[in-house]
Amino acid sequence: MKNIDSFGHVRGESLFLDDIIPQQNTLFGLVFDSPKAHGILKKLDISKAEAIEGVIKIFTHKDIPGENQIGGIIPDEPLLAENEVHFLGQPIAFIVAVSESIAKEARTLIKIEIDALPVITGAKEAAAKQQFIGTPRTFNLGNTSKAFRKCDYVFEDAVFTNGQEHLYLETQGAYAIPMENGSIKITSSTQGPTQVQKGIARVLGIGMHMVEVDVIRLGGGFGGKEDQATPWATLTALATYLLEKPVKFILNRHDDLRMTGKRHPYESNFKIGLAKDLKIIAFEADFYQNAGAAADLSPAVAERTIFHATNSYFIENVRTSVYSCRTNLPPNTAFRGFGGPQGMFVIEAAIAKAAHEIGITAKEIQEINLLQENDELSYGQIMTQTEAVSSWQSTIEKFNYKKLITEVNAFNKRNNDFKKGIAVMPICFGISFTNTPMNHARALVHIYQDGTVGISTGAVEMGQGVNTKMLQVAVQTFAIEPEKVKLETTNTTRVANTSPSAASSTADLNGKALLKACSAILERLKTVAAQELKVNEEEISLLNEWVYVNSKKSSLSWKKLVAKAMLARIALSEKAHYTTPVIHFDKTKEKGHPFAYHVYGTAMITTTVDCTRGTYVFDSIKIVHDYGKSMSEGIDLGQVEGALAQGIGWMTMEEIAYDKSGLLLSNALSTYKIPDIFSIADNIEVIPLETDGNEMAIFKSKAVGEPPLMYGIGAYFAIQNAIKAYNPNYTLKFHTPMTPEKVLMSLYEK
Ligand code: LUZ
Ligand code: MOS
Repeated sequence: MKNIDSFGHVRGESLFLDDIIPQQNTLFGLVFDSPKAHGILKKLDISKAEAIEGVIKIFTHKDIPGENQIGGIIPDEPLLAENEVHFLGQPIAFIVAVSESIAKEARTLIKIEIDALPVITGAKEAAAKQQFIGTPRTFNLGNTSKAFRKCDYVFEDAVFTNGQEHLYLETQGAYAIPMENGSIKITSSTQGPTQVQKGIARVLGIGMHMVEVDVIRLGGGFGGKEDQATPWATLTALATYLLEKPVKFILNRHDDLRMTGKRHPYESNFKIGLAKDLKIIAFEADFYQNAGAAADLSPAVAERTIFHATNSYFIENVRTSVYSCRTNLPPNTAFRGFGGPQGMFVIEAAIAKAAHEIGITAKEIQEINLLQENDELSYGQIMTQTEAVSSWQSTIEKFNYKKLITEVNAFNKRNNDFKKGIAVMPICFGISFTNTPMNHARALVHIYQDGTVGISTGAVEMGQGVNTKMLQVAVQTFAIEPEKVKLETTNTTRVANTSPSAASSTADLNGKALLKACSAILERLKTVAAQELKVNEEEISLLNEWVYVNSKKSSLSWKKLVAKAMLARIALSEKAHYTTPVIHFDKTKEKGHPFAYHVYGTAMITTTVDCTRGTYVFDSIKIVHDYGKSMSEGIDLGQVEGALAQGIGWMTMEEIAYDKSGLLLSNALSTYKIPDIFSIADNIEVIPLETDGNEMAIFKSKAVGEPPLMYGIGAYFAIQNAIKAYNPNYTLKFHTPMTPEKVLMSLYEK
């Protein structure tokens, strides 16, 4: 079905945080942040700023009644800086005024003195100085050192993947209102309402029961609001709590870009060993993750990097290590793929390097190393319902790789001003939070006495269409019209202790909980119907808002049935809880079965490079994607296309740049280019892989949010292949993004 939000979105009627009409006397917040990336705070003078008319109060760490701490995994991040600053953009004070413009004026009047300390901006630079967050992690399978001795080919290289700005259309923000007895209600643009609730309780030194978090929907999250919505909501709540006034705080784009973390840049090294027959015998990689100035989610992101470091290939001997490195950048955070893309890029780089040195195409290596049924991954999970080979073969056959490569080669023979390149990119992405305890969800369902339905879950709608999928679960279970169902806001008083909407798992976890709740009510309704119609319960079924007995229409409509149940004093509400079965992981052994299932697919990307200008276009992008049995084809296709565009952006044009002092240079959309409608092929074609689906997915409809982002990795290698066709002296480089400037220099390097 159509996304239930599309009508409201197109007409501008959907409600976002900023659409909430502020109460009278609402105050406005603004952050004063560190102008230096590292140093000792010598002096902070807020007196002039606080003195101007309309400024109510400027909060510093001294005003915090509870803990000045927002670190989730590791408590290493103050909400407001105390004696030291660790990144440019770090919040130091929170200005609250009667208007945003007065707050802005006040910000210019704050005086600060910082004794500068050395600034680290690179991951390996941090590693050299032993600046690590947590302990390194290593996955081992087989014995790589032994295996390398048997290899006919061994290649090594270094890799850099740059960060990526989330660029959610809606910037970060929150709106807090004081309620009774010191409690507060806050609307937050967060993927993690419980994270926000917990963060506020901690900082204010009050119980979580005093904080109600409500989320209507987000204008995009992409991971940027999994953990990093919390500081802004907490500052807003702090002001509301202490001033007993409503406070609104929405970051402007510049502040958001400067103050928030991004996808982690990685510096990595690999070593790959192959036999004559092109079987990959051994693979080693060291990943240096640029975590920024605080842990945030970095250790979890790091973990996912090594979970995906062999992508969709089986390799007998693997050793991968990841180091989370502390630098003086804003703390980097979750971003669609969550470390997986950084891992997958490295194995694809290793294969590209091997292919180049051996003098063959990467495809020849890729296809004979694909995962097969019952293969073991480096972390111990045995692969079942493996679709690596099937999705690969479907792409190669259905989109006629043979014909395409022949055309590309013929074109390259005839032309020198333009060169074409082609790359095939398989993906294999694990579904579940890698942190097993996070894989649970709850749903609350009310059937109202007129037969309409209200649904609350822990799922946050952020454009991914999860509300539509939740609605479908209720509609299918009760056999009623979509118009009868309403998706309520995500609210911590209705559904508590939630995991964030993340890890591609939101529809699975919340959908399964919702299915349980709906099914429980359905059973009760069937009992009522059986009694009413004097038949056995097993004979009852529901169809098109009507009760059927042995497939024959009865006298009882859905509406009547609900009314009867109400009279019989049967509970028309239900709350259900779901935890993912089967999954487990032992960190002491680094082995287990962390993922409910994997999502597969294969993309084939063709590009044409303009060898005079270094620019490129994508002629065609052909994908066979493993949706399982898609419950919502339009939404899922939207996720594949959107993720693909975002992946291509990361690989080709989105260039985060900090200077050596830790200043963000790509601090606006004039200096940070993201894909637009012209950047991606008109010629995108996505077809579903024919499969049985997977029971662990809601209605066998597999998770779709993150996996397709990694198809974008193919864009890098397609362009590189075109460069190779033009310049025989080109040395392969693995340094993203592949901007036109880099292409041009590569085309003409000697
Ligand atoms: N968030 C998280 C995620 O906390 N754990 C994960 O494993 C994850 N994976 C993908 C995206 N967000
Ligand atoms: Mo995420 S990267 O918040 O699924």
